[in-house]
Amino acid sequence: MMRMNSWKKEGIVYEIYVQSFNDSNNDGIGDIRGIIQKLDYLKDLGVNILWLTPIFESPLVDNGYDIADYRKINPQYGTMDDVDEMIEKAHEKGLKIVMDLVVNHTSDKHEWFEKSKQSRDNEYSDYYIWRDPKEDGSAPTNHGSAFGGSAWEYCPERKQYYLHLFAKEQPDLNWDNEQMRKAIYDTMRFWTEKGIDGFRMDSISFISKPKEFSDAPVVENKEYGAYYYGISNGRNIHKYLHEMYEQVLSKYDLITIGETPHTDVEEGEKYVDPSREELDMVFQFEHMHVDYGEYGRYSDVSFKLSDLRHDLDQWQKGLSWNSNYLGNHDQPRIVSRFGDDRKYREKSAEMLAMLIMFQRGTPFIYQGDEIGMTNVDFKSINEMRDLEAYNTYERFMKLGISKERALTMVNRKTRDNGRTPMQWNSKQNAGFSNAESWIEVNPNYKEINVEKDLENKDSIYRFYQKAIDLRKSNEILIDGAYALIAADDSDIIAFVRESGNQKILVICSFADKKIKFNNPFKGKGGKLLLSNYETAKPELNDVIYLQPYEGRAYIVG
Ligand code: ISL
Ligand code: CA
Repeated sequence: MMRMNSWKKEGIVYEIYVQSFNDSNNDGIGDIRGIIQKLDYLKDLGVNILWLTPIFESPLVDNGYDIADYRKINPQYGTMDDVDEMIEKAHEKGLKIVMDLVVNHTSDKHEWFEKSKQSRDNEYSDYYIWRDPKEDGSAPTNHGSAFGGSAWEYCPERKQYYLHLFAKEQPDLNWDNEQMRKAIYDTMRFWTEKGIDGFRMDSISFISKPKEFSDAPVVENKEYGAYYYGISNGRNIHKYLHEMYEQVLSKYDLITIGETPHTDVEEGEKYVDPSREELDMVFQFEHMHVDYGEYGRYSDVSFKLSDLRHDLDQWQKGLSWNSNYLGNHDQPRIVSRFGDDRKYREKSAEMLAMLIMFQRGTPFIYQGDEIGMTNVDFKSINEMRDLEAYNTYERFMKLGISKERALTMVNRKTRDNGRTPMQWNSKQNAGFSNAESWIEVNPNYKEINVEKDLENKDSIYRFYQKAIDLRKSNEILIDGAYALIAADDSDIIAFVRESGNQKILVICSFADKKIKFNNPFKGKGGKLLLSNYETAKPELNDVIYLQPYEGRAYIVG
């Protein structure tokens, strides 16, 4: 039975989107030395685990999630020596390093694929998923890819189609091939031997495929050309992850986080149940779907608080251990999506910090959220960089949607919202780089930047520091049980953390006005632990009045 070490339970993860974090050599692209320069900044914030998005050799069709060589560093980010130095310096400061493991697919420029496509009978032929065309020459099934279009691409050399759940330049690996699996495990050992402390496993719920592919049911859904849902959590998923645990993970002291799209709570628990010896935690997606609509993700829809609360609660209750995140490099900015990025930007960003930090599980902070960075108002599709944005816009054009409306919808959800450069100061390019950055800096950088937040003791950054500090030092918050309260309230998410006979009450208001809340622990009294308003009284009364977007935590009794 695997046991979660205390460093994992006390871990606070900070996600670094490398190309947008800090540019040390002024070519407009963030890099490894840029991270080294900011290690003290991260340590001061209080986080203790850094997750880096992929920095490996890649043609960058999908910003590095298309890897051409797992053991080489893309020169635009630096060298292997830089990486070694980063690991060493991070460790000196007590910071752990987690790498992105992208093994559902490789780049089509990976040596394995280049060999695989040459013939049906070489050593690598079976490393990917190849199928014959239908009799009329068309694709084997109607499955669609996540970025649009068919999930099958024809390869003239083999006269066969290969499967790609993402872009056609990202062919899916065949996990049923034992030799391929061994090669992946070797790669993992290579990185753990270098001293990294864990893996964030990209799209891991997709690695095991059905034995026979058959057409997916055609459902009324404008999000995709057809369905690819059927392909998650295939028949051998848990077998392979347990094998990975036995062969690699169990031999080192690692933290593992699996990204699991299209996975429900019951299935999710299989990944993280310690007795099954698979992973430490997963990124679930249910709460990322609260504002999906007619056009799927890219719909002009706002979330309902009751949905968000319900989804979070299901996972809090259902999983042995959670990952608590509201945003990442694939999502819009959390303050724009779940808070109010205008009038109450600071207050709502702080309240969301409390929600992330005080639920049960490992908190994940996405770079820039600690200063309340916001979505971008892209003026045209050409200002965006993400292939998913382009493909979606194109699909909307085909559906006859007006340019204006299509832009509004893509704007609202594009992954580029979270990918603009980190705003360090009010100087040129927000202090990210002296050169023009690969994607434009959010024009609000003079208002929203790290330097400003560091100077102000009431800033979002300072609030994150306090919340992180509490989360790391308080046993109830680290390991206490969780229970939702006030499940029907129209404006708040509130819950209790409990350990022994000690309780912490957490209340997060999503209202843009003052509201009243009845303390469920009437008469018991209590003491304020944290609030994002100075007006919060130190004692716990029977009736609580919350300011707009106020977050509060009390020790009860
Ligand atoms: O389509 C989705 C669910 O509706 C997405 O959640 C998708 O499956 C998920 O975002 C996978 O993301 C990861 O793999 C992608 C990469 O582009 C993302 O950046 C990465 O986080 C392909 O490697
Ligand atoms: Ca650079």
